[in-house]
Amino acid sequence: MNFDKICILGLGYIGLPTASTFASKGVKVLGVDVDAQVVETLRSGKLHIHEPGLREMYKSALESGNFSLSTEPQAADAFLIAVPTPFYDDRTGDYQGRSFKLADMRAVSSAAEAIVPFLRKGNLVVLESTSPPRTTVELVAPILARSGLKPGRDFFLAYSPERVLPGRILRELIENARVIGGITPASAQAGADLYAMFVKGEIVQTDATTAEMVKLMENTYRDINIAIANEFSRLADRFGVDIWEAVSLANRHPRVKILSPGPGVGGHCISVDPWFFVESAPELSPLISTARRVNDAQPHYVVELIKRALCGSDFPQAALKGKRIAALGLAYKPDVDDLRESPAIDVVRLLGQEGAQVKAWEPFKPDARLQDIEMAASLEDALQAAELVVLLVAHSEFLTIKPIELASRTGARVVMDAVNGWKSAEWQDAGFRVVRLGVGTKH
Ligand code: SAJ
Repeated sequence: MNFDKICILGLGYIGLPTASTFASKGVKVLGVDVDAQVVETLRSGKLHIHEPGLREMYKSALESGNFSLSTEPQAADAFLIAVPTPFYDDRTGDYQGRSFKLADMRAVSSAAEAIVPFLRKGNLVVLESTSPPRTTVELVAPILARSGLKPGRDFFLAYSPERVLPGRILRELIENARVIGGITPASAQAGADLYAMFVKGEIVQTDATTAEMVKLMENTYRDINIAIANEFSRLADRFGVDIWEAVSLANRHPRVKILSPGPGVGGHCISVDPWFFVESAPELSPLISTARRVNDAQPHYVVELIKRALCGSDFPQAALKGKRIAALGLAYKPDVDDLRESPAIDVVRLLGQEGAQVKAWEPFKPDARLQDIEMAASLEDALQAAELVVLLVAHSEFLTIKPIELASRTGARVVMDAVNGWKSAEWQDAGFRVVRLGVGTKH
């Protein structure tokens, strides 16, 4: 199948790199976003997101004349839906007294509805957004059928999960293996033809529901493995063991690969996707929901450690009241500007709720406006009056901070390292007391 024009709905972390990549291959691309501000920003040649290499790639796509922008779709050979599928903030499900989060699929429904007037015989529609199992057949296909065309007979319909790692999106988009699940084999083939335009990794065809489940399994697998690492960190703390040393020793076993503990699991993928299984079949997913709860509880554990760092093991009820804390990093993981579902933000908010005066410094988003969070104007500003410095994200620029230099810029003499980013000995030599996540007090 040939594709001269592609319409991509959703110009976020996945849609924009994908659209730019197609345009760079000489295809006419119409990028669509419902947010007029995003379209305006992009039209002026600027980006609303940060991803290494994207600025240059987007600029050349725009200059080539292949990339145009709109808030509404137009007729095309293929339509690609890459809109967010977050969960509801204000609605939850319940199974045997335990609540679980519910996927908000409104953006997918609206995108499919927006395509209906432009859908023609022989078109291909691909859903990329991470979705609960059976979304393609049970939500998207019926909406598209309102066009009068029959999915799978008159047009092709497929689900293809994106699997790229934020921070390495442009490379992984091309190099990773791609799963394409069609509602019919011919739909899978049409999807494979589309992605073959730039994907160098293997392209594997399957059915739509399998492809949806594969995506959720990948991220759930990772979430559960991080949950056990986080639980190990608490056990290590109890038993006076250094978790980082213990993990590296356990990982010398040829069939063991324990991930890293940290302040919790964030981002719009791993902390969200496992709930899609729980929502779809809570009675079949007790392990998955427990792992989610373990990871969601990790910011509370970090706060406990901060109290201990400031006041010792028998900390009083109001241990944090009036304490001045510098929080380094708010992003959900190192070297990205993405703050979605970030556990670092949870830690800062929890500290604030307990009366601490926290100043947060996020070098990738210094002007972020977040409810109940005071942003520092610079690292200097965050440190100035602090009593304790907490490292919440292992951004490269934080890891190269020299303790001896920092000592002269802050009155703080206690540091709490939640990500194993700093070498304790160097900090101790510079006069700091160091508390690390997962390192027992007996150690
Ligand atoms: N994290 C840990 N310990 C670890 C690894 C990660 O605490 O050992 C934390 C991170 O700090 C972060 C969260 O987990 O808060 C998730 O980060 P990540 O780097 O594991 O993954 P994401 O969310 O950036 O991207 C994931 C990837 N999925 C897998 O690796 C299975 C990516 O390939 C997917 O495309 C992406 O989700 C997605 O969009 O679904």
